[in-house]
Amino acid sequence: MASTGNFELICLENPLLDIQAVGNEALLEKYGLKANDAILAEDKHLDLYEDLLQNYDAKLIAGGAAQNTARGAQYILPPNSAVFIGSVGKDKYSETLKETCAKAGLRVEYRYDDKLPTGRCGVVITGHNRSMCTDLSAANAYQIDHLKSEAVWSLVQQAKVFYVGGYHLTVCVPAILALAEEAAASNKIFMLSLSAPFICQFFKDPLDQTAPYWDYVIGNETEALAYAESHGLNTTDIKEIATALAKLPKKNTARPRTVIITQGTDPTIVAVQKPDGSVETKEYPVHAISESEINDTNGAGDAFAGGFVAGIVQGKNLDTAVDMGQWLAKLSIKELGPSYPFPKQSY
Ligand code: 26A
Repeated sequence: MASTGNFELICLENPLLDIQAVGNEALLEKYGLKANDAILAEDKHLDLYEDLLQNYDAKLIAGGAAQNTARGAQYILPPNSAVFIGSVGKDKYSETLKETCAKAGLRVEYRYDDKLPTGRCGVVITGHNRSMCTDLSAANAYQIDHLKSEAVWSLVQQAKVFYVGGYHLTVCVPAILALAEEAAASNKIFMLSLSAPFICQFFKDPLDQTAPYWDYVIGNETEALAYAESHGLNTTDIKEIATALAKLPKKNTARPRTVIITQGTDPTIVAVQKPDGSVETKEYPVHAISESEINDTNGAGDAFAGGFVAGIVQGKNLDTAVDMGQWLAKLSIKELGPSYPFPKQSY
């Protein structure tokens, strides 16, 4: 029998159902959306979801960035390796999410909200761009009491790696800090994704509160640039930004910090803190993919993080973990939305 995991990996963020369709300029304009963006829905966006379903042949796909990452990591890891935590409603959407995760072998520990519906993310695809507009609903009601409940906290204590989606900084900072503190106190690994430019711009203070705990921080080039701007770094050079992030003060000095910045089809930049305080940067080319193989790039970053974190859970070296991220991102780009191919491929 194949060996099984021991739920080494805990991921925390917003479980969402993606309502994804190919759209057009007129649709983006109607709701005031940018072609490539991720935002929180305001009142003016709330008709988008029905519009996508009624008029654009939208598909319902399991989403939520860190939930995609958790499914991706579990895709690679032995059974029973990953747990995903977040808040949903008591409705058919959360049933769908649960089923999709179960099929992927991902254990979920959802908090069920009595009143609010499961969160939705409208995804409008135009060419290789995707505009995401999220109505968090129940996902926004996550509470630290759930994390600290005996059943969930015992999983936290047993785990070795924590991966928190930065989008959760809009939801429950105390829960993020509880995982961060647990990691620092027990020399476990704490990873955070920057998630979206708006997190770096408008959630700067909570983001900065988590910074001392980052053993790994993952983002893309637009998030790195937003970080640099909101933190007055006075540079648009990705290596310089990654270096600055690597040098930020760190709580657990037993682990060096590693910063990973993906750049679409351009090489991934990695910056690693050295014991003498200097920072080494490296570049890793992505796995080539032909135009005809691209289905859509929604979720590619989540898939990269899933492959990478699987490598870290398995104790692989940095070069291999980055390569595992590039590999899983390529597989996901060939699928519709943030999904992974079945039958399973192995790295
Ligand atoms: C708080 N926000 C805005 C969000 C998200 C989000 N996941 C969590 N919180 N906005 C978009 N997503 C997810 O990003 C994935 C693609 O990277 C979408 O659900 C989509 O699956």
